[in-house]
Order: sequence, then structure tokens, then C-alpha cells
Amino acid sequence: MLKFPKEFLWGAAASAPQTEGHSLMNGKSATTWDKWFEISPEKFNDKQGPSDTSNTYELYREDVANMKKIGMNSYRTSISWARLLPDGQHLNNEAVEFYRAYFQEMLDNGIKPIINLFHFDMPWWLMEKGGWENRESVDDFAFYAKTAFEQFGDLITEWTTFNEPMVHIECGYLYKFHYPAVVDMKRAVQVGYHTLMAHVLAVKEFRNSGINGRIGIILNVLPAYGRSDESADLQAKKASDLINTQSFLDPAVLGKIPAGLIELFRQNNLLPVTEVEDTELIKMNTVDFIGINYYQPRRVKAPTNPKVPAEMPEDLYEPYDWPDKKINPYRGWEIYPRALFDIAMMMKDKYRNIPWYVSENGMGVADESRFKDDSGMIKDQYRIDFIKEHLEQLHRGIEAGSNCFGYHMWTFVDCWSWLNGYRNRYGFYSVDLDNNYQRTVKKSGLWFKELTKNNGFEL
Ligand code: BGP
Repeated sequence: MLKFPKEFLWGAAASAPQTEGHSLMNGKSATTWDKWFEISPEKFNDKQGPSDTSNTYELYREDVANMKKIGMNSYRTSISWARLLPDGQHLNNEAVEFYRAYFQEMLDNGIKPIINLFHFDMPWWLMEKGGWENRESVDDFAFYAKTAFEQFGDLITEWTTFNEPMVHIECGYLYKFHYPAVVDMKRAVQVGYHTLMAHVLAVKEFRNSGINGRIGIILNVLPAYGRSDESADLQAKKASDLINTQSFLDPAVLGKIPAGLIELFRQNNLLPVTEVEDTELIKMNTVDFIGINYYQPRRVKAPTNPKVPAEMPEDLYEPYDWPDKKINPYRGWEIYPRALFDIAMMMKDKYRNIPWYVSENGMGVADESRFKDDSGMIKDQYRIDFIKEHLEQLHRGIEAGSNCFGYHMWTFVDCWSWLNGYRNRYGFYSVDLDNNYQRTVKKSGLWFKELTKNNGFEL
């Protein structure tokens, strides 16, 4: 049996905007998702918007009971900025009550909450003044972080600032999957820089708060893989590592932006506007741990347009042949468990063996109801196989000395996912939106229960 370290965190991840519902209720103000849905509902799969979630706002007690049933000892979700501070300044007491009750429920049931501050849900009031393009957003975020620490710091010891900042930046400013859906590398770099500074100031607020806990950031990072050994592809791999991995990981863990990245931006006239004290702030405010979201590898080739400094964004999605390439047939993403071992080694060798955990890993499945049996349970053996393959590689990394303290699946209950709505299901529990949000455990949930009971599994 593959055994994991004592006190290993087993659980799942989700976010406030993807689970809470009550999106424009109970004092919450609009986010970019609410507004975008109002303006262009046709962009959203099945026209399902941010109110069509699993209604955790009302059902959190049932959710926590279900977490316990499958042996989870930890759960990551986020606070909604627009719910806690609807206008950015004044506290919404109803939100405080809701989150305190929800977090207390987890604690009472032996589930350690890991609480994230920003999961793609930009408040509309901030977007109206430019969102992350406006330097004021950095102080706005620091104020929000400080408020959250004050309100919940007695309950929550594990905090993170952002979920996948790179995804939010590239989807908003390069790929058109998030608002404002523009394609502009220069703006993307500035937005990225302000996001980094917002993270840094939130860490500073955390240190000032005196909370007896830890703070980290959740990143979608992994060593990129070149599509060939040709030097142009290897060069592109390096650029991809700088932009996609080191851009946040280096400052967060090592306290500095990599010189190679600054040079890449300088050569391409992409340097962001900065302030003098920023370098020192970055240096002084490194994190205690890292969360890593891993779904699929990043296979990189030399840019077809030599003016683009890194791999072309569409390369990741463009069809290509790869020897032994394994695909999730229900979502189209590549399955490459070995990357988890490579990530573990990268964290050990390049990032001072900082504590880290897998904060998301998962297998999205379209039309998953086709796998239901007569009792109504989804028999997702493919997901169990997926988890096993990934855990095997993670275990190798831990054996080799990497400081990994947990594994969270995306996700716990099938959730609403941005423009994709409910297209891809990921949960340990399915949800029936037409039947009072009924949750039903999947086969993988029952398998996970055994995994957590044994703190390991038979290969
Ligand atoms: C991650 C995000 C999650 C979730 C997941 C699945 O990048 O952190 O919020 O959306 O991807 O994505 P999808 O539903 O598009 O398959």
C-alpha cells in the first residue's frame, strides 16, 4: 500500500462564486461575472450564470456533513470580495455572519478550512475604474485582505491570496474567456504586475494582523515541456517557464521577479509601470506555503510569430501529435501524471523545499449523467484511475524528499464554471439543479473515503 505522511490533508477545492449562489442577494454586489451574464448570457454554456450554482449559501451544513461522510479533513473555498465589502469599504454584516457560521461548521466537523481571497471574481465597482489595470486596485485588495483577517482570523489559520492569477490574467487580456475579454499583451503584463503587488500587500497585512497561521498563494504552475529537442522549442520552453511559472512563483517564494523575465519584457517593450518601493515589498513579503493546481502539461513549441516572446497562447489548445499522448476523452485535456513528480522535484530543488500541496487536480467529464447506474449513482471509475495515477507520482515525489502536505481534488460537489457553466463535471458528488440541488455521492467519493481512512491506497 502507498502510505502518505501523517496528518496529510485530504480534501477538495471550490470557490465562492462557483458554489454560493445568491449572487445578487443578501447584500452582495455585482462582479464582472454578474455583469457579463446580464449583458451577454449567450456566451455562457446553456445560459447558466453565476446564480445557477449548487446553493452552498443555504446548504452549507449539508455540504459539510457530506464532506465528513467521505472522510475529507480539509476544504478550500474562497470569500467573495463583493459579498464581504459590497462597495469596497463598508462591511456587509450578513456576509460576516454567513462565513463565520460556514467556517465554524467545518471546524466543528474536523474539516480544516483553507480560505482564499480572490478566485476570478472581480467586483464590478473596481472593474468600473479599470480593475487590476488601475494601481489603486492594489490598495483596495490590501484593505479587503485586512478586513477578512480581522473578521475571520480567529477561525482560519490557513489563508491564500489568489487562485491562479495567471489564468485570470491570460483569460481576461489574451484569450477572451474572462471579462474584459481583450487581446493586449501590454495590458496583460500591467494587470499581472498589479496582481502580484496586491498579493504582496495582502501578505504584509497578514504579517501585521498577528494571526497565528500561514499564508500562501495558489498557482497553476509546472515545468513546461518542449515539443521537440530543437533549440527553438527549448528556447520557447524557457520563455514559457519564465512567463507562466516563475513570474509568480519566484517573487512569492524567493522574493524577486526573475531577471530573465524583466529582460524578456524589456526586449519586447512590455515593461510595466512600477513604484520604487515595490522591489523591497516583494522581497520582504514571501509566503509560507504554495498551492499548486495541476490538470494538464504545457507542451511548448517555438512561436510561429517570432514577435511573440513566448509560445503562442493557442499552442496549448491546438491539436498536435505526441508519442504516447493520453487524453481525457470527456474533456479533451491531456493526462500526464508524471508532471506531479516533476513539480514535486521543482519545488524541492528550485524553491527551497517550501511546504506545498496539490490545491487542484481533477478530471472534467461532459454529459456525466450517462455514467449513472440504476440507483442514480455515477460510476466514475475513470476518475478513480485518474486520482490513483496522479497520487502514485506524487508519492514518488514525497519519497524523494519533496515537502508536500496535501492533495485536494477539484471538486467536491459538481460546480458552475465560468463560461463553461456545468459543461464539465468534476465533483465527488453530483448535483441535480432541477431537484432541489440534490447531492448524490459518486463512486469516486466512496473510493476517496477508503483512501482517507487508510491514508493511502493499494496500487
Ligand atoms: C481551474 C479553476 C477552477 C475550475 C477548473 C475547471 O483552472 O481554478 O475555477 O474552473 O479550472 O475548469 P473547467 O470547468 O473549465 O473545465
